[in-house]
Amino acid sequence: MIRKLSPVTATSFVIAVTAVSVAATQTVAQSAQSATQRTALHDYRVVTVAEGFENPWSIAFIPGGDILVTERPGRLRIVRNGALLPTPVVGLPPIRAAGQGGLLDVVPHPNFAANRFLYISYSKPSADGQQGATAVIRAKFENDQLTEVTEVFEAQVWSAGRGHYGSRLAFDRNGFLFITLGDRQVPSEGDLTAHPSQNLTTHHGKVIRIHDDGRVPTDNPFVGREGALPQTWTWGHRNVQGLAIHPTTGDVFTSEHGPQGGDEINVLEPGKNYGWPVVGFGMNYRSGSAIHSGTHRDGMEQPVHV
Ligand SMILES: [Ca+2]
Repeated sequence: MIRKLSPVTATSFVIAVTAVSVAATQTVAQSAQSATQRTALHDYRVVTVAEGFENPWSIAFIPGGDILVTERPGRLRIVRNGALLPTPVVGLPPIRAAGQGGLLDVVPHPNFAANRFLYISYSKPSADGQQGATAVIRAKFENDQLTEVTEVFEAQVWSAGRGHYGSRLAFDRNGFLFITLGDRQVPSEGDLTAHPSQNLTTHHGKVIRIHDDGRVPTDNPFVGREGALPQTWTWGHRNVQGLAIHPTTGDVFTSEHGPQGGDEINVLEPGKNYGWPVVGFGMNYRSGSAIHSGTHRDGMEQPVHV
């Protein structure tokens, strides 16, 4: 099952770990632990590592042992030596924290130990505060502060809506930064193929690939195509909020929040169209009414798992 994002308040986060890694992590030895849980594939225990959070959204483990946690209302927190520091990190830009939006993902640069760069995604407010868009900054994290804040990406998806920001970040093995985006809940009007997720001139429902400084890689699939935004790697997504690079193969795995019954796992290939909202397996919440024209169409990819 893919967990839905919802604006629930959580006061702690827990990390499911195997019995082996619990034994190797001395700082949690004194923490509350559940009994070992047994599943078909793995045994695990649930260990409370730190508590006192509001809407914890993302975790980054950085060299030196600190754990960074974003809180969606707009704070970046530090867990050090097993305790949540009381003071949030200073230096974040203004954040549009409403609905599903706010401070979202945080990942360290692959060479963080040398350059101290963090990459942070968030809901950026428009100048008048009436709209928001997903944006990504790079900032130096030193002395528990952010400095040298530089925007490396701003999605061309400005909307007053408060949902479907995407925002997951990951670096691949070649140092490219992937950014997931959502469709901002823009409805389909008329022909499903006219939906913005099916339109290469916007960033609605796209997965992005850029250099670590925001430049567009020359081998991105839509570089040079008339009207297409060149940061786009894949298109036809609804709200991609899970992202992982396979450590051995380099494959780009995503999880995508579908409508009711339509959550997907995809393995992305450059330039491909993943179908939203033209094809899929979900239906409208509550009413159960149809969304898609069907489940398959030539030129659109099937998920590897629904
Ligand atoms: Ca799909």
